[in-house]
Amino acid sequence: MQSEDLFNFQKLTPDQLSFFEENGYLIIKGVLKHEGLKQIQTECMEAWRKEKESFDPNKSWLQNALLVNIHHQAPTVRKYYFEGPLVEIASAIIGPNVKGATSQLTFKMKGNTKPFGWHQDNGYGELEPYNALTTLTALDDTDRGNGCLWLIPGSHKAGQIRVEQNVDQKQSQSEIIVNADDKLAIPMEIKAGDGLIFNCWMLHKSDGNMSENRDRRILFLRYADADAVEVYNDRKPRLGKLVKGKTKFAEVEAFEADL
Ligand SMILES: O=C(O)CCC(=O)C(=O)O
Repeated sequence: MQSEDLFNFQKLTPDQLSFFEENGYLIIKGVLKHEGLKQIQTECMEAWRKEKESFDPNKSWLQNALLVNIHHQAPTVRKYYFEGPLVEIASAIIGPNVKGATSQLTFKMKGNTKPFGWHQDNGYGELEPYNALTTLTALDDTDRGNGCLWLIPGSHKAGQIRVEQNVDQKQSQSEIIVNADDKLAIPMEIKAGDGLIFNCWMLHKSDGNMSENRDRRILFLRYADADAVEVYNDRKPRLGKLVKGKTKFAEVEAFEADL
C-alpha cells in the first residue's frame, strides 16, 4: 500500500508554527488515515503480545509500559517513522537535517494505574542541540479516563531542568520527577490517529489508566537534529536513522541505512 493511503501528509502552517513556538506543543489531527491506524495497531499488538505480559504493579514503568525500537518489528511503523508526515513536520521545527532519535510503544493498558510524574523528555538522555521533537501518535482515543498526557503550555521556556540522581537511581533507570504546578496543566485529549508534538523541554506527565475496559496505546517517536549529540555520553552522536538532509557523522549516516 502507498504511503498516501496510510498517512495524511501535511505542512505546518505559519499559525501552527507560531503556536508551537509560543506554547511548546501542537496537536495535529488525523496524521494517520484509517488504514494506516489499523495496520499500525495490528503490527504493534503483535509485537507487544510477544514481549509483554499483563500489568504487574511490582514491575517498573519500563517493564510494564515501554517497548523500544518498535520500528524493527513493525514495517508500517518503520515507514511512518522514516518517511511519514512527521519527518517534514520535524524538519519545519528542527531544520533541514533530521534523524530519528527514539521509537517506542508507550502503552498504558487497562489495569495499569501507575502515574508517570512530571518530566522533560530531554531529562532522559539529554541531547544537544536542544530542539529535539517528541511526537506521540494516539492509537486509541485518549482522555482523562484512560491516562492521557497532561502538559504545561509554555513550560519549555524554562529550559533544561537538572535533576540530581545518585548512581543507584541512574543504574536502575528510576523515574526523573520534576516539581511542577498541577494547576497549570491541561489534558491532551486526542483521538486515535491524531498526533501530539512537543518541545524537548516541555513539562508533561500522565495519570494512571483508571478505565476498566479501555487501553491507552501511544506510539512515541522522537526526532533530533542529524548532528545531535548525547550530552551524558561524552557528547557522542546519538545514533538514529538519518531521515532528511545530511550529517557530519559517518556513523549516523551508516546507521540503519539498509533498514
Ligand atoms: O506514556 C505515558 O503516559 C507517558 C509517556 C511519557 O511521558 C514519555 O514517554 O515521555
